[in-house]
Amino acid sequence: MSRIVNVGAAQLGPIQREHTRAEVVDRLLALMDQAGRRGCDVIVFPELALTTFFPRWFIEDEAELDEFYETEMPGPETKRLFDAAKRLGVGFVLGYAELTPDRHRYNTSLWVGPSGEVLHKYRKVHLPGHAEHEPWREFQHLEKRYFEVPPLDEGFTVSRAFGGVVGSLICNDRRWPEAYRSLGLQGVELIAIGYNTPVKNPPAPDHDRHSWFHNELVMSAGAYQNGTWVVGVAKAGNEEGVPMIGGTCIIAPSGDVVARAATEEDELITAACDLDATISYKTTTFNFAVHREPQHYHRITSQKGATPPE
Ligand code: CDT
Repeated sequence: MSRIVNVGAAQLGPIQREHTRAEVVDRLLALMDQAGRRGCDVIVFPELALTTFFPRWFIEDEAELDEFYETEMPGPETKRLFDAAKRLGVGFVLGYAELTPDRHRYNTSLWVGPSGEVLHKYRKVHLPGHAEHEPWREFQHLEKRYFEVPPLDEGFTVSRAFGGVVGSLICNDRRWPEAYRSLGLQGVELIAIGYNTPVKNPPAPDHDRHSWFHNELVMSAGAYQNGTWVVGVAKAGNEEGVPMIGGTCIIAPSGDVVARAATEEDELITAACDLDATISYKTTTFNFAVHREPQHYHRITSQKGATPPE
């Protein structure tokens, strides 16, 4: 048996602050056209794919900050992506900054089907970095200031789409096994993960040389331990003087990377993802119903920080 979903992972090179939404959407459309020519069913774009990664700046002027957010989806520029989905028969997963009518701010990922219909929406749970200006840093990482953790009734959800069970994680989420497992417990078969990861982590410079290794490590582990495909998509290259890792890749339920980007530019990689390749993992080693022991996992939800013994 096979259930093939042809997936495109559309890495983006840097987006500078001066680039307009229209220019960025043109780039996304060029990648969608390529995806159509290469027979993709769905194309995955990175986190915050419509703008530069603005949490690197401390922005005090609310009107200036609002410029980076979408107040409607589709909006005047992004409507072209929905139209392209219909024209090409290619769905897409888009990361963007969302500003709701009551002025809540989220880091959001949207799945859109080949008829231009919204299939699934996820708002980032694990917001990294800090909430206050930290001038000692070479660059800021103010996601805790510019985004909210979603309401409790949202969180990690999945939807039926493309003949399977799909879900999203966003960037820092990919470092947390609880995030994958929450989707795994809902039978997820394909997880889209967009990311913006600076090469340098100012609080821990000794981690910097591991940036690429850690990226693949966490996504391969998440794929294998939950018997799911994972599509990891970077915004890469030198954005406003801050180098960002690339490393866009498509990972099978075995944990093997089956396609990997070669550049730090706009680049489409593809793979025929057989959703039935998840079955042998979900029914043997990671047959949760048989092998999990949740009565021993209470600390996972009852406790936040580590408490070593005296
Ligand atoms: N965008 C995002 O979540 N980036 C983080 C940077 C971590 S350091 C604050 C990441 O986990 O890749």
